[in-house]
Amino acid sequence: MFCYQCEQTAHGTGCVDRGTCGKTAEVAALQDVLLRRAMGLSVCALALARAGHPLVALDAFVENALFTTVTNVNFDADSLESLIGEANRLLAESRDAVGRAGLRNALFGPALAEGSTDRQALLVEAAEIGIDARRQNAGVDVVGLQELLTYGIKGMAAYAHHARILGRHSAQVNSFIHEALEALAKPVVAMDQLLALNLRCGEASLAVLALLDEANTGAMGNPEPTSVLMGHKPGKAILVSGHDLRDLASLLEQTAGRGINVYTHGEMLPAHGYPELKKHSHLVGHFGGAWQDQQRDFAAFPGAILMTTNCLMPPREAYSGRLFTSGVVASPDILHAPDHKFDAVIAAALAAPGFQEASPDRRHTVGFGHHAVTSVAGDVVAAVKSGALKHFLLIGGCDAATAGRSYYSDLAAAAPKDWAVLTLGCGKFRVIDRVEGNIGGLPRLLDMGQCNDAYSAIKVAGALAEAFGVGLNELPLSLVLSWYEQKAVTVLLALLHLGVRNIRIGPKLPAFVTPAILKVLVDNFNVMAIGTVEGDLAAMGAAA
Ligand code: SF4
Ligand code: SF3
Repeated sequence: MFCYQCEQTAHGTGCVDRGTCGKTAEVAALQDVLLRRAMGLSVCALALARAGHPLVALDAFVENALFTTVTNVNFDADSLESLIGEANRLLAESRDAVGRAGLRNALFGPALAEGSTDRQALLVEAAEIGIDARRQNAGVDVVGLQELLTYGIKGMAAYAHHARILGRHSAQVNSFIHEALEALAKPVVAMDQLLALNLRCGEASLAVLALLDEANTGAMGNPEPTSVLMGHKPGKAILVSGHDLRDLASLLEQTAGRGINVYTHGEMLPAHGYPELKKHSHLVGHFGGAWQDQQRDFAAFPGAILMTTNCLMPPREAYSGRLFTSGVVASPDILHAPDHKFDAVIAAALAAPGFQEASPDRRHTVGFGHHAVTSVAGDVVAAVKSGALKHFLLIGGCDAATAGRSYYSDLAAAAPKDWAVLTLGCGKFRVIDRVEGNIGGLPRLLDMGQCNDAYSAIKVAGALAEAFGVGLNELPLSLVLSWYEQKAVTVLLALLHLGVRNIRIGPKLPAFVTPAILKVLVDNFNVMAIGTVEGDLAAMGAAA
């Protein structure tokens, strides 16, 4: 195996025997084959679409296949093998449809794969198409750009999946995913073409973020500032982690009146701000920290646990019998709750002891999405004009256990008192409790939501730029991103598409960004690695 798609890749270069995430070489290989099948499906879908016969039935499958290969989503070789079997079936059907349309000549590479499901044959195929083999043929820079695009569309697919289960999809988004996969199916594509595709991926990423924002707010209402209990109450309990608001909504409906309190974990914290979720009085609080704390948090939680999306870690025995997955998440020996039906989760919660006592009443306020912030835009603009609010500092993205992430906590704590700190993603757990006080009637710390809500930050920045009559890069705004998995790549590409410059990224730069790719990012966008807290704050303040 060779995988360098996330920040905790081994030695900062690539996981080769087993993933730092716990992914086995076999699972990594099956994920590579599944991605390859998705490329084949996209080649077929585009051949038909270009001839005026769109095959939209493939869109949802391709989204799910890509989402399945995102870091910390699926560790289960059997479920991957059955997805490959389904892909083989769809590919055969699609090839037939292409043949019937007289377009067989448009097919190439993975679209022509016969598609075995024999495990050994799949492992051999994986070695032939993996990053190692491709780097020998095409070189590290081409493969680096191919992987940048791959991770961009993996994140897009995750966002598109979330929107789709809430009833929204976009032809623009799906057609770009197919186009990118078609380009990735070619053995070598020129560097400049790949660069252009990555920038177009930013445009499509912005579209999918907007789509998901519409889907979330359409189904759940606009988030409202809401004080959340960061602890627990006595009683039976279910903990819900991941990003899937639809699963949480279904679980809340199915647990109504059952004497079970529901808690959020990790990226589910912002759920408390949505009117359609907070209306359930048994959604009582948030338990634990970011995803990398789950082995400690889940072991300490005296109830059932539902993991709706990434980031899943290989489970510990202490809680493996109480842990359930849903959606595209899977791990061997963990029960899966299918089709938003949570009877088994509820039964496990009722069988567990639950909390005996109440925790101290620690609080955190969520719900500062674009609707809440832009509705007080007049106050914000007045605070800036009066000099009470000097700078906006966005500290957001993914958290993880890797070294160097205390930078984000220290940066938040050291930010001047006349700076507002915006945060989103599970990176927020590094800044919660580090930023105190109010400016102009608003808290200095504005929690804008999940990584899935990056569109809120983009909308707020756009509204401020309009109010001040300046471009995004002229705003007193600094972006300091923490990255871990592929959705962060998607958000970065969306920001670059908007022409945002001077973004700081840490705790270290991605392994797939070669010196040649970095030079392009620096020359065009002045993307930079995080430095020291003092140095970065001084530079950001001076640039304001
Ligand atoms: Fe390694 Fe990350 Fe790939 Fe897991 S997802 S195998 S940790 S690079
Ligand atoms: Fe976190 Fe996985 Fe990315 Fe949603 S839960 S931000 S890492």
